Amino acid sequence: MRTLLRPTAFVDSPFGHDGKVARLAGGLNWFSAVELIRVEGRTRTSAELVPVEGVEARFDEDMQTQWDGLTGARPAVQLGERTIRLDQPQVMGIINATPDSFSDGGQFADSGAAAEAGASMAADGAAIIDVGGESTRPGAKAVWEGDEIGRVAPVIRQLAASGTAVSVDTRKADVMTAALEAGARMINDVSALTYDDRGAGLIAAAGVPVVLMHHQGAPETMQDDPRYDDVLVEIFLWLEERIAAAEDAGIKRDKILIDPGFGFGKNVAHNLELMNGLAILHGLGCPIVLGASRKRTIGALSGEAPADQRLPGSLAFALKAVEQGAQIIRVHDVPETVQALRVWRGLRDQALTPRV
Ligand code: 7PJ
Repeated sequence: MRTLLRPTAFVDSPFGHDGKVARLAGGLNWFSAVELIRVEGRTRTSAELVPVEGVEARFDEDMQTQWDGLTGARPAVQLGERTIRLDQPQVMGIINATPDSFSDGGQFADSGAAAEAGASMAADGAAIIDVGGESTRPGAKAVWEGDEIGRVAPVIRQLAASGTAVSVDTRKADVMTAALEAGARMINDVSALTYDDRGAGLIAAAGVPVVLMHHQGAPETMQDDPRYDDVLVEIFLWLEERIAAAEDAGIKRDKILIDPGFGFGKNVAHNLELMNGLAILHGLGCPIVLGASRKRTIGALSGEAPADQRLPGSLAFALKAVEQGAQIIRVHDVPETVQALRVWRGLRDQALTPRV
């Protein structure tokens, strides 16, 4: 039996509260209550909502570790020369160098056009450009390494040469190696290093940050009938295991970012529960990356809007994610998301400025 801590009852500011409030992961959000979720194995047995005030008296060592993760500041992450601060939300722009990506498939004529699009995302305020060459959309087939390298390496080389911080979205060790050689400085692995067992060692040796993303099942079949006893609990425990495995392979904990994998083996109800409870994952002590941009749940909630008409829903999910303290938001529509987050940031700064 153990107890997981989910921060909730977010408040505008720490000022003027009777009871104690706590700052979420050194960011812009403050919370006043914690849901104590008791877990046997992978199942929730009970839950209790308690105020932050006095909660520490109930901690065992495991809960104290989670609390330190929930309330501790996240150090900046380093992508080569670039320092990316995590005390405020950041945007990761998506460049799909794939012929079949569902939302912007085949939009680039060549690697030069893809690199140019990435450079303009960076100019528009994206801190990181995530370049992928294998579609992992539901039902997609795996791509041969050589083809994937041929798609991503030229784009990464051009972007990195212009000084942009680049991550590569891949599950394959050979693609990771080629991407790092081309100038990528972060690995984004939707399999969380479960697909190719050579990935962890090379990431450890390269000393670059890695995003470990939760998923259930393989892309070919993951949306057939995803099932969870408890979405939040299962994702928390799964990511905890993947962090431990990455550390065992020599990856430093401060190089690990986590992502709950919105839409990866999750139905609409799962995705909504995940977004509402996302802040539980801060207890793992790693920065959170979240990607809901143009995903199918938005269509499901909006009369089946097609992928190119899901910007408003994507912004709604981006704002929900930053309210829950997610540090990096992975999106297709960079200028629009940057504007929404700047307005959100202005509101937070105003609320956090003490009145004299
Ligand atoms: C994600 C991703 C995500 C991370 C894709 C798509 C499907 N990497 N790669 N998180 N999704 N870290 O962009 O719609 O959610 S591919």
